[in-house]
Amino acid sequence: MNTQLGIALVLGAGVAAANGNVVDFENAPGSGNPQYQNVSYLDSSGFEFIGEHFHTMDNFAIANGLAENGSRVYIGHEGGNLGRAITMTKTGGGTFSVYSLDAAETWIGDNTTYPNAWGVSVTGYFDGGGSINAVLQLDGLLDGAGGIADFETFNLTGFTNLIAFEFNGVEATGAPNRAFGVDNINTVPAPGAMALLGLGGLMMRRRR
Ligand SMILES: [Ca+2]
Ligand SMILES: [Ca+2]
Ligand SMILES: [Ca+2]
Repeated sequence: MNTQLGIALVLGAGVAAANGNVVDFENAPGSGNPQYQNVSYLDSSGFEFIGEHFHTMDNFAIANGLAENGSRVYIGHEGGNLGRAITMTKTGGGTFSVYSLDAAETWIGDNTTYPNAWGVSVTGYFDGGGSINAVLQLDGLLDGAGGIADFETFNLTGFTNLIAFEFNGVEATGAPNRAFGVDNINTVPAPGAMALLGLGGLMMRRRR
């Protein structure tokens, strides 16, 4: 193992431990952007991902380069006639919530065959039936490693008690299967929200 990779792995493990159950894909098997076609990708965090065509992306030196966020791996697809929606479920079943995620376009520069997403459409399917949808508009900015932040963090509200969470790159018109990447899917409330909940509990106790 080279030193750089060793440091990256240690850093990755530290981030995962600090953030609780954040799906960061850092332990994704394989390399060279392995693709999954109707085959589940099982994440070590206890979630699995399935779709007709997507990748865990870890080689960003393709075409003019791909979006990067300083981590080793994220999930997404190249869009065009290949990319399809990705569905996340809890391995072995069960409910979960999604509080935030990071999302980006894929390609640096124009790619007419596989156009970048205008946004990322996310849909949560509730345990009791029904669903919730949001379209996260991307900033259209990316320059690869360093420089500007290619990925943006989007907070989600109401994506709780889900049995499935689906996401896909879209055009402004809503047309699906545009190139995008997603990382750091946060399935636990942010520390701020937890602190507020804790404070609420403390105040309720004091009132009694
Ligand atoms: Ca990652
Ligand atoms: Ca950048
Ligand atoms: Ca961006």
